[in-house]
Amino acid sequence: MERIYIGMGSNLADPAEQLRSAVEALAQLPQTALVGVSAFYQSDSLLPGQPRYTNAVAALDSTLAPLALLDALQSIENGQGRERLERWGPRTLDLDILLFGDRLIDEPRLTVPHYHMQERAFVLYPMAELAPADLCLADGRTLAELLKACPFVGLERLPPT
Ligand code: ROI
Repeated sequence: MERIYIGMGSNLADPAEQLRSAVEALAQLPQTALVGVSAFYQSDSLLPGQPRYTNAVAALDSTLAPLALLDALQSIENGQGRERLERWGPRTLDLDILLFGDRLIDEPRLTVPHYHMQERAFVLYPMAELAPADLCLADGRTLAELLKACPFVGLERLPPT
């Protein structure tokens, strides 16, 4: 059993509803328990010219293998109408494996810890609602240290609905 953190994002077709559906789908995964879900946060896209994103983080406990989990996440994305038109394009749903226990994974389909998570406020702040502050990321820095280096700028925490 390993603790897994999933980053969720959407900027099309009612993003908050996309995230709620994704949470329901995560709760149905085999060999997996949904342990927690952060609040939802809105922010501008890192790439100009796209709608604003809604992001959240979910924590899972699972005995699935990493690539089996990745397959399941991609089928949830596809089931919610994800179209892979361009690499960084707007999307109905993005599900990223941020951390998978303390594993380091470097495979063509999967890099864990997720690249860039360490500097993205829309990942770190929701994650901090679920994860211990002394959680260590790949380079040995703790979540608390990363948060200190990552100002809460441009993020809007949405009230629960
Ligand atoms: N910007 C925000 N705010 N949230 C995201 O999830 C997100 N995802 C992306 C890019 C286009 C880099 N920008 C983002 O893939």
